[in-house]
Amino acid sequence: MKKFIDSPFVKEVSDITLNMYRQGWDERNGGNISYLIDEKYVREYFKEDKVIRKIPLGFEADEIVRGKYFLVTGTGKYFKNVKGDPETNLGLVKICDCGHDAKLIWGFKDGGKFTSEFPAHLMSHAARLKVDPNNRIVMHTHPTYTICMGACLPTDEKIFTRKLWKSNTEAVVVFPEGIGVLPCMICGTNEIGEATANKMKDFRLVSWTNHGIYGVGHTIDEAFGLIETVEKTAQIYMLTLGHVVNEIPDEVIIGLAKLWNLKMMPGVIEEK
Ligand code: 2HA
Ligand code: ZN
Repeated sequence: MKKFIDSPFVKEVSDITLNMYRQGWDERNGGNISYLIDEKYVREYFKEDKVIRKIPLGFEADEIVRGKYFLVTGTGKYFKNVKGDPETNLGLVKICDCGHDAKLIWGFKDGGKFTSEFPAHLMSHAARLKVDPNNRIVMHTHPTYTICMGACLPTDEKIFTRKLWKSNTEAVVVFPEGIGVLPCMICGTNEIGEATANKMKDFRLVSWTNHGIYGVGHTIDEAFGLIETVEKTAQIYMLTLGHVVNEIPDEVIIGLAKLWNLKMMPGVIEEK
């Protein structure tokens, strides 16, 4: 039997967490990732589920994620340390059929457990799976310029989206549906999880004002690509704030959407 620690799933999460740390986004224990792994892949490493221990979820998981496997970063763990010791910093859990517990199958070797943001992750997975059955990744991180930008704008997703689209021609192409925005809330709670998942019905990106961002995707590349495009754009926005001479004209944004056949978030750019 192949060893899970040698799997492409562990390698991908180890590589991306180190990459994100080096972007300066994941100070200390900042950030968390969860990766839905289909059972057929899990079976390549575990003939059957051998449960190491049960961990209560603290909320009732949606039916759509029950019985599913997630590779997830640990609470209090540092992104920079995952690659050196994945078996301590990551865990593979299976959500119980009852929806109240997670069964630990692999990892969290020091007795640890999943991220404090697991409610937001599982609720976001459930929301995305309902609109996109191929979604596999939920990624949360603290990108500096995105947080700056959120602090400088009203908590309004149309305004946030417009400022991003007007600053970088890539922005409308990469996230034509816009970005969801939550006000500053207490993180680590079921409430912020529910609010995030509610936004995930319409968006693949959700900004947590004064905290960070959530991105989702079919792959790590897709979720990361969404977040890095927002962050790059937010950097452009913040570095040019108060000095802008050439803002992207509305016609160019509309032209890009037409060129790429994209459905833009309504109410952001006025179609003439
Ligand atoms: O896991 O990022 O939101 C640490 C955090 C909390
Ligand atoms: Zn965070």
